Amino acid sequence: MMKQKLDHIRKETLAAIAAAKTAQDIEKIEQKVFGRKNGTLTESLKMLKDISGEVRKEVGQKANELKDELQKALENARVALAEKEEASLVFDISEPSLPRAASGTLHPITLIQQDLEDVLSSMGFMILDGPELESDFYNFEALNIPTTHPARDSQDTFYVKGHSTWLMRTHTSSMQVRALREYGAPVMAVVPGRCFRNEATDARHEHTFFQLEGFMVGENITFCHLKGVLEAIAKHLYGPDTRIRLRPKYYPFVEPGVNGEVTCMFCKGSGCRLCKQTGYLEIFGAGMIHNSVLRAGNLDPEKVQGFAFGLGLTRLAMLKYGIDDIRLFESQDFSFLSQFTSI
Ligand code: FA5
Repeated sequence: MMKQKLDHIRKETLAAIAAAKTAQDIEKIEQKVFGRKNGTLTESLKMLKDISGEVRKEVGQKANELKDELQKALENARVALAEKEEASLVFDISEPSLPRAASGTLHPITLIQQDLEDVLSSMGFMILDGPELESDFYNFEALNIPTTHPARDSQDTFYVKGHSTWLMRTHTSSMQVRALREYGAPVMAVVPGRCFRNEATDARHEHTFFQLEGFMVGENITFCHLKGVLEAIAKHLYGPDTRIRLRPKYYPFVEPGVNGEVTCMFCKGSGCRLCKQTGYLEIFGAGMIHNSVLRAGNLDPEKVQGFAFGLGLTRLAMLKYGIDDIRLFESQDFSFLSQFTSI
């Protein structure tokens, strides 16, 4: 009776192992035969104690042999299935690849910004980030532009409702006094970033645009240093033959102040429609930092001097890529944006 039962377990289990397709199937069979509570062979082994004498010895030996045989068969099946699974994972190099997902591109402003950050940091300027929501103090007051100053007219901006002292910065110059207070002198820094003005927009003016500010303060810093840095930037951007022209311009936070132009990259200075026959294109404002700005930055103008310049990054991108309408930059127009890959 017991022998027949063992034979039945053997046949049934070996057939199930042969039919198993996955490691989970093997585990189920193992559980069914060897499970501690209701395993078929476990139960049979428990029943041995009720058999007596010689028969018990004989059946016991047979049961133990069956146990070894089935455990071995389960283990072999487990190994064979794992090998089969591994073989199915082999990478087929002849298989055609999936189509590549379209990758994004960098915004033209980002490209210009990264390029200038590279060249300026190689000259020793550190790159600073500043708040776009700025205080009236850092954007105007500390830059020698008090509340009633007419220069505020040309830089009207967006104010936080109910807080006339908080505004969206109109230029990256707002970081000059912040940086002087934080780092003292000597200091060399550039600040790229978004600026805002309450402007009627047209092909050359946006309410949101980008500038890059640069400044250097220390002992014996002169206008010659400013000219050298600006010339290096212009030649880097538009080629070694590029010349710069500096002409007086009033900015309340520099003295003297200049309007910076480069030889037109399209006509090389001979005069064309883009440069309105002047041969030059305006790309920055600059000058020697005003004494009252140095004082606002907790520095003594008797001991240190410095220069500052502000580039219109958006304007630079327009010139570099021949973009004739500034409104495209903020348009999120995919056919415009997807034209830019790398500088
Ligand atoms: C300034 O903003 C000064 N902070 C620059 C400066 C820095 C002078 C340090 C001296 C020392 P201005 O308002 O001229 O200057 O603007 C500088 C550049 O920002 C312009 O040449 C132009 O390229 C860009 N810009 C100004 N307003 C707009 C606008 N609405 N849309 C696009 N670009 C603008």
